[in-house]
Amino acid sequence: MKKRTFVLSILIALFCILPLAAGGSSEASSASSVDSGVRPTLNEDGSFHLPIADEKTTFSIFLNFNNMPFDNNWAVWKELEERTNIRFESVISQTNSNETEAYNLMLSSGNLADVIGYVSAADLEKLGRDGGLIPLNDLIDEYAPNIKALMESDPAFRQYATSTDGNIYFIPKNQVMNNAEFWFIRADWLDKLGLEVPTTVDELYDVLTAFRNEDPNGNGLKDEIPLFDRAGWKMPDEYLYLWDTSIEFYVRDGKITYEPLEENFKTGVTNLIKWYCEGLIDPEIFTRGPKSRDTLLAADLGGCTHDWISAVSYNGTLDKDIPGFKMIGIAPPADQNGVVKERTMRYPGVGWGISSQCEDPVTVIKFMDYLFTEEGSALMNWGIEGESYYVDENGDFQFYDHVLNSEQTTTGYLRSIGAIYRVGMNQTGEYELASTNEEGVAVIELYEAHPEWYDNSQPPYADGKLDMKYFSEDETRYERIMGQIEPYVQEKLQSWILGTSDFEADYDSFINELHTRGIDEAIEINQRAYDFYIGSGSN
Ligand SMILES: [Ca+2]
Repeated sequence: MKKRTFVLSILIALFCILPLAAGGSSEASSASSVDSGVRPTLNEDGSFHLPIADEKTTFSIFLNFNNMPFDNNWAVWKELEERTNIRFESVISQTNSNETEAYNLMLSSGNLADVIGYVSAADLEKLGRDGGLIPLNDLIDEYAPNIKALMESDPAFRQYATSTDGNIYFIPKNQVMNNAEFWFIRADWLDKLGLEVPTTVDELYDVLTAFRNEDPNGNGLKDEIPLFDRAGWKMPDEYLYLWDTSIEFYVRDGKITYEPLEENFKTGVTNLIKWYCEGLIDPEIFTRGPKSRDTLLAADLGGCTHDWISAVSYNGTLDKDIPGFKMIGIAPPADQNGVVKERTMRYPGVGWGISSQCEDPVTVIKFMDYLFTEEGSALMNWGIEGESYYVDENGDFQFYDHVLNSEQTTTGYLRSIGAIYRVGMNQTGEYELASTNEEGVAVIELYEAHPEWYDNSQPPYADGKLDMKYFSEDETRYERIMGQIEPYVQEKLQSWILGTSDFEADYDSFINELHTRGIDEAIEINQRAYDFYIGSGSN
């Protein structure tokens, strides 16, 4: 351990000195900092050199994604071993599903796996700063041409990979598609009431009011629940987006704002209160829970929601009991200023890094690079040709029926053979298009055809919550401040919507309280983190 730490500090020293010495122009000089005499990743004709190792080479690995510890018996990883001569051996037993416990156990033992992936980017970067993961910047430069090209062409990928000390400690899982959630509405209800698809927030109000008052389910009762959400705990934000506001931080013209302090928040909350009072929003929105969508659609009560693509999957099943049942995706309704925006987006996610105890990081980074080639990417997204997918007469990939109709869903099937795992790769999202229905394809294509609906200058959000990397001196302070602010804002908002306190009367003291609790400092901290984030996207 001591020896490695020593070697590492020499490497770090080299990394620090070289860019200055090289004057930013000579690439050749930085090559010597990693290793010499190693053959390049690509053949002279530009193809990937396979196998990566001449003899079977094994590396230990720590990975556990969605309670699935890494398993080298998965078909995709057997195929990778066949092609590359590289094999990974899990240090987590197949029966262990507690990722956090296994991770902490590994750290405290002092025996790090050669390759490490984990659920939290912050924890991986901390491990990197503590010397447990090596900086990959120079290895990428020298031995990972596919990852390097993606870092250069995709600022979000580079930003997510870069720690606040400037080092890259892990290769992220990249997301090729923008879309995350969509707006969905009952097309059969619109037809029955002779209504058009709403295109603005005011038109949405009119449609929801008609759903409420005109008995689209035809049972003679005023029982419809026009707007619902199965993730009620994040409902305020999802619906506040309709008025271009939220209870989060948001970037406008490069400046971090905290939206409850802004004018749109007043407009949004005032309208939400009105919608709730008029019965347009599920009266049990905060408590109904994750089964809301199943329950309300199956009972023919729910009209409109904001959710993932699976919201269209009821079309093929519920129409047997509810004649004509059809959910369709629609464009996000334009806000009060006429602007169409979709705030939910996909961001790169955590991937995997190389530990300081790995004896051959060059071979590992080459393997990591291979997953970003066309062939590697096909394997990671589609599985095995001839087993899970085939190439049709137009040259398009198609899943076999046993994959599309798999009881564990298409995604579940792919994961069971080791595809779409938590590793550095390009998640293309094509499997979602290939496995959804006609209405699903239509809405994915609609949203992907409008990149202008997505604001790519926003930092990453996970489930609507800001997911930025902080300088270590800021991190604790930030958590302390927001620990005082977040529950307060959520509680106030809920009380205004439910009518247990009065928004107008509370407003001034609410704003004062935010300042007292330190919101201005939290904004400054976020601004520093955001400025670093934006800066790390440029080369
Ligand atoms: Ca009814």
